[in-house]
Amino acid sequence: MSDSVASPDLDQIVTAALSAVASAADLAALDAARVAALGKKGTISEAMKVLGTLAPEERKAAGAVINAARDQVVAALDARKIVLEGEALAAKLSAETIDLTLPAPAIAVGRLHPISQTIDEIIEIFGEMGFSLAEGPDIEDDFHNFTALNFPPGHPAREMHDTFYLNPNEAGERPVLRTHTSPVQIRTMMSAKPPIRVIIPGRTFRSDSDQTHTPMFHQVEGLVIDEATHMGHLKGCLIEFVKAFFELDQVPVRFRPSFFPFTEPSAEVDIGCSRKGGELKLGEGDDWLEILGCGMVHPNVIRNCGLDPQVYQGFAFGMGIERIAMLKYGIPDLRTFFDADLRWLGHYGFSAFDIPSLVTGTTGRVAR
Ligand code: 2U9
Repeated sequence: MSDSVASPDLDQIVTAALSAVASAADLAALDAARVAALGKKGTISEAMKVLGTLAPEERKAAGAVINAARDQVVAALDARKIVLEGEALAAKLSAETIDLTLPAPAIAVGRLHPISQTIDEIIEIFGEMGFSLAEGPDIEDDFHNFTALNFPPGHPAREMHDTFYLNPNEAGERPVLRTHTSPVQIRTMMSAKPPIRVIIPGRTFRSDSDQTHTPMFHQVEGLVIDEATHMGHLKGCLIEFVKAFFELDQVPVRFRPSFFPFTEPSAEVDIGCSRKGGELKLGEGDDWLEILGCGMVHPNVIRNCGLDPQVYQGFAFGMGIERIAMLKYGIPDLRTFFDADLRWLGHYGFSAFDIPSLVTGTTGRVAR
């Protein structure tokens, strides 16, 4: 081997390079050590250049020695890089740490609107009975909102003064702000095969505004369709709902004959109450209070959805959410629901921890 790449020299070069690598405190220092050893003018690269000056018979052995030295430095650089990258990542992560154990503010300022809470309670009760949740668009067409539901062409509900219509589309049809959540049941029946068990809470719109009506209000409707469901199932289901919702062990319930285009027979449901001394008490007394409507789905509606009414039947019901929330929570004025008054919400609103449960009570109110 030639003196110009003699081992002592190379040993020194390698030792110096390894020491620079070992003492590099960060990735920038490590890169500087790499350039000093392996860069164009680095100590190892300069040693390699000597190979060109050697006689061919010496070149092979000297080349092997220098390559081994180079490999040693490269391996040290790679190993140190992994360590420094790990340290850099750990430092970054610890700088970004969020202390999730910080206490929540002593006063929970946010409140759930009573409508949201009431919807959650209804979903909890019917969910336990095996109903699933369905949703649909606020803007509907005439077919889903009226025609499929067996509303005849001249029905008063179709009038401009009862219903909000939008400007006609390219086809000349006027979209409508849905006047009930029933179009969602139509969509469900047209897309899913029975058995069907759904509840649909949502916004509805009617051109009506006075002390007991607002142009937008909320409804929840339910639908059961299969081959064997009858009026007895409807009664049992709704009586159980009323008991769970109003948290009453016993409650007098009355099914009063009524009429809707989409159900036959139809009924309105009243619960027993007392109004003695001007105070409304639910579940006892000799007075009645209407809370919802229901009926067996009209065969025409089943047929309009592409199902055979000789095979399929079932029941449906509907109720106004504001109305039952007012009764349950003693809220006296409908219009306050939509005032966005934070003092009202502070009083009638719910904590996010008031999670409705059939075990702990549908109200879900916890100690505050
Ligand atoms: C389909 C078939 C039948 C839904 C029903 C009622 C009775 C009802 C009112 C209560 C107060 C609306 O909010 S309110 O003004 N609703 O009395 N709703 S049966 O019947 C349906 C729905 C969809 C396909």
